[in-house]
Amino acid sequence: MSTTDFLNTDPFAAAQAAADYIAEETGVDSHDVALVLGSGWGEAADLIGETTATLSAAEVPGFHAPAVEGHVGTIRSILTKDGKRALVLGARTHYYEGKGVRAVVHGIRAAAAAGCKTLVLTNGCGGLNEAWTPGTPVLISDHINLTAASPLEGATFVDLTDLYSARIRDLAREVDPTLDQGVYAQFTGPHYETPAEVQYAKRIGAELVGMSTALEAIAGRHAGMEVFGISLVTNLAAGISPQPLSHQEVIESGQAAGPRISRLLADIITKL
Ligand code: 8IG
Repeated sequence: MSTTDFLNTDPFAAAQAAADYIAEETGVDSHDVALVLGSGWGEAADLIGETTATLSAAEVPGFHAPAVEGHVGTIRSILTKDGKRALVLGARTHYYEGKGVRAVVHGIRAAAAAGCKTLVLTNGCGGLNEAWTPGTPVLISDHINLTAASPLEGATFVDLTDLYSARIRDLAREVDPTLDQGVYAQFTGPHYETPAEVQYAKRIGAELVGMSTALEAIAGRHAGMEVFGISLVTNLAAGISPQPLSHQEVIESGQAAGPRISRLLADIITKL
């Protein structure tokens, strides 16, 4: 049976198989914190600590290689200065890839099965607040899941109150008191929003729009992890600024902000 069939049969067994593989190949029995590094956040891994093992995502059971330029397809085990074991997932599977929600959250479930008690989700996204110029990091305070999908199946009723840990957001603001926070709306993508959709998102209470994170956060909470989310606003959402959106702009503002947000994230991890 291929690992993809396995994922289709029993996603939690597939996650356990991935965790077993990760433990075997990294030589680390149990990891403490999982990080998903989205657009703009890739450099952060280097500041978190010493990389002790790098796996290609494609070799780990149930994982897929990333579909997007600017996303890295590796899974790294990192030893932090204070002795924590971080599992860095550089290979996010997006909902828009059409591989199904199980594939989207497989890395999250694998990280939980690998022992991670904390889940750090990062992304690049569009911002609705004009004060957030491209390159501004923003804490995720809550989300609105506009995908009409869930990683949970059957009568699995999970409370999402305080999904995004207030405790870790407070730690983040100790590192950088200027950090703002906002509600993140996950659209399916891969197209960006129309200006009308951005106005809709604004009216229902969102200030950040993206194509990831919410489904992963739900899976993380279901798996019992403490979830922290931080976005890098790489562009103003459609219609907020007069300029059209470009993937090039997204990559460039991510690169420009890279060193600052990497330091920020590394300092937050130290405080966990
Ligand atoms: I980077 O403006 C990035 N990802 N949905 N909208 C959505 N996703 C994004 C955006 C954006 N920018």
